Amino acid sequence: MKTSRSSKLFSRAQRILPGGVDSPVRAFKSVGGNPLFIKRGYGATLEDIDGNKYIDYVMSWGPLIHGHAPRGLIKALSAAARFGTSYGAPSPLEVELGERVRKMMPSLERVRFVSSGTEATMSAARVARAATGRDKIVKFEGCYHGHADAFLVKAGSGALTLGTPTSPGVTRGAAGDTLIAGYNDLASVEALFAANRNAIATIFVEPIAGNMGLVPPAAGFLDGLRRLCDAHGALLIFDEVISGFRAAPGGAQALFKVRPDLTCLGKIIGGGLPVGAYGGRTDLMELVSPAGPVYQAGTLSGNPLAMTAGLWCLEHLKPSLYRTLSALTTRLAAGLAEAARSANVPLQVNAFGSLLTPFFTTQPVRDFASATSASAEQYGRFFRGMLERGVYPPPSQFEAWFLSAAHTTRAVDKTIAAARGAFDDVAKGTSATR
Ligand code: KE4
Repeated sequence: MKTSRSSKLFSRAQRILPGGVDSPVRAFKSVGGNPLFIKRGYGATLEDIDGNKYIDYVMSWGPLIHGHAPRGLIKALSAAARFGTSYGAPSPLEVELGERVRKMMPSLERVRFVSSGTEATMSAARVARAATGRDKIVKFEGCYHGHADAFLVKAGSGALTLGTPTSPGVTRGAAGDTLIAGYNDLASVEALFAANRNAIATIFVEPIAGNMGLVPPAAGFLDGLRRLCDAHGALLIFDEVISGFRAAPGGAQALFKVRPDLTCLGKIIGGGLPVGAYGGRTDLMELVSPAGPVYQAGTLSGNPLAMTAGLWCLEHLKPSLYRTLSALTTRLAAGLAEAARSANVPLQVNAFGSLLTPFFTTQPVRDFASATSASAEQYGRFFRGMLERGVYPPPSQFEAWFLSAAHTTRAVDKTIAAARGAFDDVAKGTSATR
């Protein structure tokens, strides 16, 4: 596979962008080799600047549930751009998108748009602290809520991938109020409440964890968090940046019937344009400036192009899409498991809705410890073997694979066929040289 143009551009990129990328996980550091520079995306396909084509399972890390560049979305954006790209003033679009979000996720009685998931989670944490008058927040080891200081403590995603779960530059003051519990371990949460009486403002949780690889919630886990928050006067915040509109039209909160006090959204809500949002109970959100004293602002918040993309994206989430995506994901998960068995490679495949992660480990993956028992080195070999065979999985063992409406049975079966070869590479302890 020729990748000389990408390699050349990567050398040049490293002379202007730290690590040659604008987000760490893209640099292929944990899987080996140099990142591919992308020329275009269409449907479920990525094409790199050397002309190689891949079936894409990153899908921009989640926003592209309708696939790359759906015709209708491009049409809507082209029309919207003629009216301007940003006003710095309110527009009907943000009201319409806010009302649509509330219709799909009724717990968001009020919503504020921002430009990233990080902005959404950092703002929601501020609201929770202001509302409760308490300082401490609980997060779960291996969960990732963006890169605000308070969350870069035992964080997942790129921080875990690159071995910096707790980042330098985060001061004791910033991280000192962040308490860490175990995902799917209610006892660890109870212990934190017992040790920090009346001091915990909120529990932050990915209701379906996607940033240590995919780890679904154990039965009763989310209900248990709701119960503990109610018993101790803390707020429950669902970080649905990944699961929002993906797990179901109403997100994980609709699926598991647990109502959070605040919800953070991103990815799908912007359809591939920069949008984040946080929202929830009216009494909490009315604390947000200018309605209340909790300050939060953003130059491009509610941007008309981003709102247009979000509206198009949510309007096209038909119930039948979720059944199709779930069936395709189940097919892929079963195919990967079978291919690994045939190659005698230990593999655990976690799948949920249109998300999955193949973990290179012998033990079932139910939490951070079991997730990190997986071999990043074997995943790297598998990853390189898949690239060689025209499939682009996430460049990290500790991320989720994303399927979309553009993925077909044919694409999934091609992926499984490629995996047979890639698992052989792993079994031989080698991978096709790039
Ligand atoms: P952004 O600031 O990257 O828009 O969102 C942060 C965030 C918050 N909450 C959850 C549950 C998230 O998964 C994310 C971001 N997800 C990662 C991928 N796992 C983004 C990819 C990247 O960092 O390049």
